[in-house]
Amino acid sequence: MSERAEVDGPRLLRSLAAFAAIGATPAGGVNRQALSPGDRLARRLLAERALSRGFAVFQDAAANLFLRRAGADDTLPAVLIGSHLDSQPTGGRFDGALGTLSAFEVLEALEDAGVSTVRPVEVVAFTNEEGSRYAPGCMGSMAFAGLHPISEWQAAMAPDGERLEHELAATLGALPEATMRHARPDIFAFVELHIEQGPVLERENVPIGVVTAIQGTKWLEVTFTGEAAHAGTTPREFRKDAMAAAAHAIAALQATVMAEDPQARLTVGRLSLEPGSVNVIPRQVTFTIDLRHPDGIALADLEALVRTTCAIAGEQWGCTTAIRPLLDMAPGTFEPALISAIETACRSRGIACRQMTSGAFHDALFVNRIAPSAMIFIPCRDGISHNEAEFVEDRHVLLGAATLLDLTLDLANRTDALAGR
Ligand code: HGY
Ligand code: MN
Ligand code: MN
Repeated sequence: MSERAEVDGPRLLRSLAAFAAIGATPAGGVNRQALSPGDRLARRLLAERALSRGFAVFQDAAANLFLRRAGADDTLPAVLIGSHLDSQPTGGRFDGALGTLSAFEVLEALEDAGVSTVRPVEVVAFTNEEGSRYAPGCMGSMAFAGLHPISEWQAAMAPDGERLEHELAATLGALPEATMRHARPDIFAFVELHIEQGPVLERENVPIGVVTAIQGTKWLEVTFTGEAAHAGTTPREFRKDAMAAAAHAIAALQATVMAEDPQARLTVGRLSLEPGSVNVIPRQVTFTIDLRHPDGIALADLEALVRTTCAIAGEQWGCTTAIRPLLDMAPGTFEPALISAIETACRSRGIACRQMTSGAFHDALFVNRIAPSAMIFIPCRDGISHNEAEFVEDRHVLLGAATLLDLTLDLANRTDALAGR
């Protein structure tokens, strides 16, 4: 006779600590970048735990990792829960890991309680959500959604010189116990638990965020090419100074974009120049621009502004300007039926929640293209993320996981289609 399934809090917290040790940085964060040895170690640990509980383990051509607990009617489309295990180079211990490990805890709680669900339930760890080592982000979930074959990015080179094709093969090969999946399984619904990565929930003292939409994102790589010349002998009118062009463009954009539109986000996160000698005028500068906006048209206008501003700066400093798109994510809205199901799950436990949009992109944005999807947020301290100081309170972890468990049980026992689909 099955009993009521409940999250084993201490076990989940131990799990988070165990995974935080993989790629742990001295400052208390993690460096477990996509398709790196650390990423492979984390996948192995998760797969071994799944196998020891009798769950089936699969991976697909993009190395997305799936852990499956069969349903009473195993032919039905599965409920998919999870997130990602890869991190930023100086990432936090909870970005991605919280959702993936809480999803695994849901499977374990169901197993411990001997609860049978009508539908199968699968946990997923999507490949390369962050996009820091290999752009774009959400590579695994975009491939899963059939938007881009993973082979499209095989020639991508990491800053450490590793080609994606080789790191992907190494990652797939590192988990021979996983059954290769050549076709996407039917998905009934996808739910991702994640830290908010912003200040709203903490500021309002609300433990659960019900995510209704995700804003759009564009990444651009800008390269100014001028001419190396002597720093001491070259007057202004003879300079083709790539760094001066970059400084001019970045200063102009930083002075206007967010000041004129508080919803806009512009970040220059990476910059490199050559030759990089103190007394040589830089020949070439390459930098990235991360643009975000909740409105797709406004986001396109921002891109046009970036292109115009860079062209003017290049012209003014005698440089050529090249702009390469690295990522283009349209804004997305989540499934209303799932949003209300999350709110019902919170109400049934008396957990306060509030609807909100996400400033960060997530794998759910792409799974949402092929199956009803939604997200659950928990607060993070000072809204800090993509920073080794990222921190969440245990009580919020447990409330998030309990909400995910209840929602998974609700969805996995539904035989009717989700309204609106
Ligand atoms: O950049 C993002 O929005 C995500 O956190 N990787
Ligand atoms: Mn994330
Ligand atoms: Mn992230």
